[in-house]
Amino acid sequence: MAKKKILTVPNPLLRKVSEPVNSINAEIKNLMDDMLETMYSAPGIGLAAVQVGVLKRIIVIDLSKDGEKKNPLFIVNPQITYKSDNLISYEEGCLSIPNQFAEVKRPSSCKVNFLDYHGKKTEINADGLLATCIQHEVDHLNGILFIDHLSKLKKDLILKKTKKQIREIDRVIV
Ligand code: GNR
Ligand code: NI
Repeated sequence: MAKKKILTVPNPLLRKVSEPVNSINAEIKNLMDDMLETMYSAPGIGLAAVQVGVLKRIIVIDLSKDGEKKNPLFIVNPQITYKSDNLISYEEGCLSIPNQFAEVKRPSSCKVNFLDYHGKKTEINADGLLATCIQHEVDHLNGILFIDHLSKLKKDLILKKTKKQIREIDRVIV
């Protein structure tokens, strides 16, 4: 297993649409293992392949808390087949937009079909944080970031703060 570098805005890859996976072979399983390791070490509760620079429709999620048994969820080629009319607001963050958080309203529950780590067809009904996380990650597969759900004012402020932060990191290194 290997930890990978996480791309951050404004990397143009984050705006591309990812391609479906044809077959879950050893190479794809290796990528999923690397994604899980990268997500745990970040740490984050979800990660899409595009965030490590691979334009494939693969997501890993683990909502288990510190000290609990790990509970990784591997989601390949997800299709959201239902979203509730009812919305819920969560404070979201994104590993590709470091240290920035904002409340985002999304459908409070959804149904998703996908292939699991072994290529088995799976369906889950998600609500709460899992529903939010699945929608956040499926957005990544379509080149969409959580800031796209905010007003232009809030979005521009977050992008400005992220750029300033990156400039400051560069200064310390140089
Ligand atoms: O670690 C993460 N936390 C989070 C919190 C609220 C809503 C979504 C997320 S996903 C994020 C990791 C990430 O950037 N995944 O793409
Ligand atoms: Ni994200």
